[in-house]
Amino acid sequence: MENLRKTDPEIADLVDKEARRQRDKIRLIPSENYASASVLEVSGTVLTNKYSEGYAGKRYYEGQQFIDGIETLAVERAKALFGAEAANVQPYSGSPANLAVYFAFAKPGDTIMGLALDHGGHLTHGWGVSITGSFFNPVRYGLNPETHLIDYDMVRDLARKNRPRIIMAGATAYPRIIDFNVFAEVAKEVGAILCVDMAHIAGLVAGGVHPSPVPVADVVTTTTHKSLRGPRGGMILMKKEHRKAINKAVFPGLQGGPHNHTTAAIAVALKEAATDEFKIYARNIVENAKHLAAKLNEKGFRLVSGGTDNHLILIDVTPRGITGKPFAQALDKAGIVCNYNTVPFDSRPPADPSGIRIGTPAMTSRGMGKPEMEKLADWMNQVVGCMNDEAALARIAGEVKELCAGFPAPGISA
Ligand code: DSN
Repeated sequence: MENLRKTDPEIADLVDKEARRQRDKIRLIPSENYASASVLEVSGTVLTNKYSEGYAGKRYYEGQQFIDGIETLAVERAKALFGAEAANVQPYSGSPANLAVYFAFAKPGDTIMGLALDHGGHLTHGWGVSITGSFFNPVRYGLNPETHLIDYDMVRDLARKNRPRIIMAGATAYPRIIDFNVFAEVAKEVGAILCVDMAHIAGLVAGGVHPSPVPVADVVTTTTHKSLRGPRGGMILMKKEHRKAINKAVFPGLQGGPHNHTTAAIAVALKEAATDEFKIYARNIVENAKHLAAKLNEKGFRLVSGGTDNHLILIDVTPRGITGKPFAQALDKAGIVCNYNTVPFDSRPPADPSGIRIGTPAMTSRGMGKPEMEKLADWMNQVVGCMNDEAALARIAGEVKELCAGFPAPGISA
């Protein structure tokens, strides 16, 4: 950043500080990761200077000699990696990708169905404060109160009763494997489009450690920056029959020019995700999460659904006599970054809920494994006992930093 340091030292300084923060802390937010140096490099290239509304071979601006090649590579790599019939790599992120699906298949007022936000869904799956909950008629399914697993009977019953135009499957705070086959059967029975939002688990699907929704869903949306470890962006995979409708919904329906620097970075990330090394990373994410869950269980933390099958763990911390927000804040002071989160059937408000949400993608990207998960569980347990003791939290932060120093963060020079 030698130029930036001269022209805008204030911003350069904040970027440097953020890099150090990412380097020195254990990052547990399950939707975050470390993009590789190559992904970061291409994100900062002259591709940001170019407009290219339209699709490869059919643009509304001249000068696409190289942009077309980049977007075509990204599309072909997405199709090959996930076994998809067609792909659109232009959505700016996951929310616009989901909006494009609604725009392609539904009219305002139509019924859509999705997992309730407070049971682990996403805002754009029909939650009230989202445009998707106000322009459409949202029907929400939820979890079984005993098992905290998706209530597939409820999904079927609600679909039969409400005949949704679109069924959304996928989650942002669900620690278990999702049975996409059940969703596909239900969608077929009621004549709905099945859209799976696999943003959180895209890297696990690519690495073969979570069943893929691609063979059974009409469309699959994803972000590209979570477990998939690419740049901040979005993508839609689909059956060929939906390509025209989805492409039209993305552009000109919803967006203008694609972000070509991001498209190129998505292509780079997809190439990385097709390697054996990535498969090992995906496997390790799940192994780390399971090991961490077991250790947290041993320490007396109450895990939603009792554990995890994927990258994510949701913890109800109230049995420890604390609540989610102050615990997340204390953890941050101790160098451990997570987010506070509601737990299913939470009696507390989202701004100060009962739980925290953690995940292992970022730690795994640094090469951390079982011994580090054990240390982490121990530190988290210690923080419960010293939430208001600044000195104790600072001591733990120092130990965390020391551990992190042994595991270089991808994309961040020492
Ligand atoms: N904000 C993302 C997450 O943290 O899960 C979902 O889009």
